This record gives sequence, structure tokens and C-alpha cells, in this order.
Amino acid sequence: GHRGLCIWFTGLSGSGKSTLANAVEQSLYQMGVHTYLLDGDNVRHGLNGDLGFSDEDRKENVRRVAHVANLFVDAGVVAITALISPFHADREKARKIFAPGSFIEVYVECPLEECARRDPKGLYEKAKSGQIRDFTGISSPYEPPGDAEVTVNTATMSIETCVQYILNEVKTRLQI
Ligand code: GGZ
Repeated sequence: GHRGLCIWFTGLSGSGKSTLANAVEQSLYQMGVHTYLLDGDNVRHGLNGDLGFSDEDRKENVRRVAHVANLFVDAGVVAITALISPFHADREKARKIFAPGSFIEVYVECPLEECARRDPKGLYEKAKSGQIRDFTGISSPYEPPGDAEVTVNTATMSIETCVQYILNEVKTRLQI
């Protein structure tokens, strides 16, 4: 078998984190790699159902998901997380939970204007009109990483190209 690893996606709502995480997971599955995807969407319904979108709650969301991901990594699984994880300090704390070399931060870069144009769930529209408070990029900050292992830009690169960049890094780390 292979060893465990965490692929930590970070980026704005609508940047393409979930799309890329799913595509990467599918490719790894075809390579025989065991994965588990922890997505903001699914985790916030269960484990983190008590959390909202204040700075404190986002911090706790990131902390809990990092610890759960680390349990999967301990079990030899490639844990993939797709949370906005907007704060640099919280991502650094997450990174430190993992054994050295077992954490790949992937910055899913996409201009705010493009994310707001995509607006797949109409959340940017609601945030701009004040119907949703503390919305990342509009009324709550996003701190871009300066130290991500991989940066992909979904406004200028195809999904396939982004996935290849990420897989290259994963294969190197897993030595496969
Ligand atoms: C940001 C929000 C908010 C607010 C609801 N701010 O694009 P989506 O819809 O499907 O994914 C977003 C998701 C963000 O949850 P995370 O757990 O990833 O955030 S964090 O890491 O900051 O804790 C978005 C939806 O929840 N959503 N309200 N106010 N995104």
C-alpha cells in the first residue's frame, strides 16, 4: 500500500475547490489510491453542524477538519479537504498537525470578480445585497497563501491542467 497524505485545498467560494477535489479523487481512485474527501458542504451538515461563519467558527471548522484528515492520513489514506479556510494562521496550524511532508496545500486561485460572475449558488448576489452576512471576499476576508505547495488558477487554466499539476505533486510525495 501507499502512505497517507493530506491534500488541503484553499480558495474562495466558487473558485473550483470542490470540482478539482472531486477530479483529483477520481484520478487517484483509478490509480488504486485510497482517498477520502472532506468537503465544506458535507462536513458542515454533520460534524460541524454547530458552526457558522464568524472568524471563530471558521477557525474551529478548519481545526476539526484538519484533525479528522490527520486520522485518515494515519490510516494510510489520502485525505482531501476542500474548505475556504480563509485565514493563513489557521492553515499553518493545520499544517503542523501532520507529519512533515504529509501536507500539500493547494491554492485554488481565481479572481473574486470571476467567482462572483460564476456564482453557482447565487450566494455572491445575496452577499452583495446584504442578505448573507460575513461572506468571504465580500464582507469577510480571504488571506491568500504565499507558501502553498501548488497554486492553480481556474480562470486561466483548464480543470485537466490543474488536476495534472496537483497529481504530479501527489505522485512525487507518494513515490508512485
Ligand atoms: C462563505 C459561505 C457562507 C459565508 C455559506 N461565507 O461555495 P459553497 O457555498 O458551496 O461553499 C461555501 C461554503 C463555505 O464553507 P467552508 O466550510 O468551506 O468555509 S470556511 O473554511 O471559511 O469555514 C459557500 C457556503 O459554505 N457559505 N455562507 N458567509 N461561504
